[in-house]
Amino acid sequence: MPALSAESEKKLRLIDEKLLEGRRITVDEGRFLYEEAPLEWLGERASRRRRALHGEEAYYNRNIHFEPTNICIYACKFCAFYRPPKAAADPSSGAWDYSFEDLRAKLDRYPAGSLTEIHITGGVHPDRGVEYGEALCAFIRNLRPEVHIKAFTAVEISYFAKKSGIPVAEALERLKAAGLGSLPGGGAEIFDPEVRKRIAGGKSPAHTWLEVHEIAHKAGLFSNATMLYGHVENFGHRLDHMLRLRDLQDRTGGFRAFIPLRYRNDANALSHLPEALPADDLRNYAVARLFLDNIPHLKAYWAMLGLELATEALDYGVDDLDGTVDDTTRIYSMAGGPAHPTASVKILEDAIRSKGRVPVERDSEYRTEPLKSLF
Ligand code: V47
Ligand code: SF4
Repeated sequence: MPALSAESEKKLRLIDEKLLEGRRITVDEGRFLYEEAPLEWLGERASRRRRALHGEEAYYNRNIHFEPTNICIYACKFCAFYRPPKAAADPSSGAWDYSFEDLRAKLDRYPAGSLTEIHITGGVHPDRGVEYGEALCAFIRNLRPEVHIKAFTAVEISYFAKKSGIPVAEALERLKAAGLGSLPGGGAEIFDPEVRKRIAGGKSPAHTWLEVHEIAHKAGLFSNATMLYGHVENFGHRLDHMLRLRDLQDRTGGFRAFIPLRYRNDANALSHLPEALPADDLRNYAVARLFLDNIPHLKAYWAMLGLELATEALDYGVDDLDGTVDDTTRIYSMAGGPAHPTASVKILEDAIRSKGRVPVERDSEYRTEPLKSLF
C-alpha cells in the first residue's frame, strides 16, 4: 500500500481519536479504513478494542455440526454443497438426507460431557415445515439434554413457517419449546439487494433474514450473524451489511458473534472468481471489529479459513475460533476449505497460546464459569 497523503494521515488520526473516545465510526470512515488504513494500524486498533472487551482471553467450544440434508430448493451461485430436489433419487448425484437414526449413531460417538453444542444447518428441503424442526430438536434434547442446540438459519426458519402456514414468531416459539437454544448466523450472505440477487437468486431477501433474527431475539433466543465476502461485492456493500446488523443489535442486543465468511471458490457457479487473499481477510476482521462496536464476539471460523489463518486473525480483533468440529461439516470442504476439519481441544488451545493469549472454553452463550463445574 502506498504511503498515505497528509490528508489521509489526518483522517486516520481523527478516526483514532473517535475510537479512543468510544465513539462510533460511520460508513464513510469504515470505507476509508478498508481502502487506505495500513494493515498494521488496523491490527493494533482492533486488538485494542478486543482487549477492552475480552482482555487476553480467546474462546473455543466443543461442538459438532449436523447437516441433515443438502437437498435445497434454492441454488445459490456460491454454494458447492446443495443438490436440487430432483437429484434426491439419483445415488450418483451426491445428494444426502440423513435420518434421525443416522443422527443417533453420530451422537453415540460422543461420550456424555464431551460436547456442549450441536450446530445444525443444511439445505432447504421442499417437504419440511416446522414439524420437522421440532421433531429434530426434541429428538436431540431427549438423547442429549445437556447439549445446546444451535440450529436452522433464518432462511430455513422462514421456509419452515411458510410451509407450515404459520407466522415466523409461532415457528420460533414452537422450536424453542422443542429445545432450540439459538440460531446460527448463516443465510445472511450480503444484504444489498442487487448483490444478493446476483449470488443468491431467489433466496429470502435481507429484510426476511433480519426480521427472523429480530423475532428470535424478542422470543429470548440469541443468535449469530455471518457475512459472505470476497465475491462480487465491494466495501460499500460490506459496510451496508454491517450497518444493518449494528442497527438491529442496537434494538435487540441479541447477537452474540459476528462471523465473516470468505467466499471459497471450488465447485460452484462462481468458481471463475478468485478468492480474497489472507491480507484481505485480516483487514476485514479488523474493520468489522471497529465498525461493529455492539456485537461482543468476532469469530474466525477456522473450519472455513484453515487454522493457521484463523490463528493469525487473533491479532486483528478476533476473540473466538469456533470449536472442535470433528470433521462433521461439508459446506466448506466441498467449496475448497480444509478437507477434514477437526481440531482437538489441545490443538485449539495451542493455537491460541501461540499468540500469547489465554485459551478459554466457552458454552454457546459465551459463558465460561458454569463449564468449570459441569465437566
Ligand atoms: O450462509 C456456503 C456459507 C453459510 C460457501 O453461527 C460459504 O456460529 C464460503 O451458518 N464459501 C452457512 N462460505 C454456515 C453458517 C455458519 C458457519 C460458521 C459458524 C456459524 C455460527 C454459522 O455458509 C451460508 C454461506 O454464507 N457458505 N458456501 C462458500 N462457497
Ligand atoms: Fe441452499 Fe444454503 Fe446452499 Fe443457498 S447456501 S443453495 S440456501 S444450501
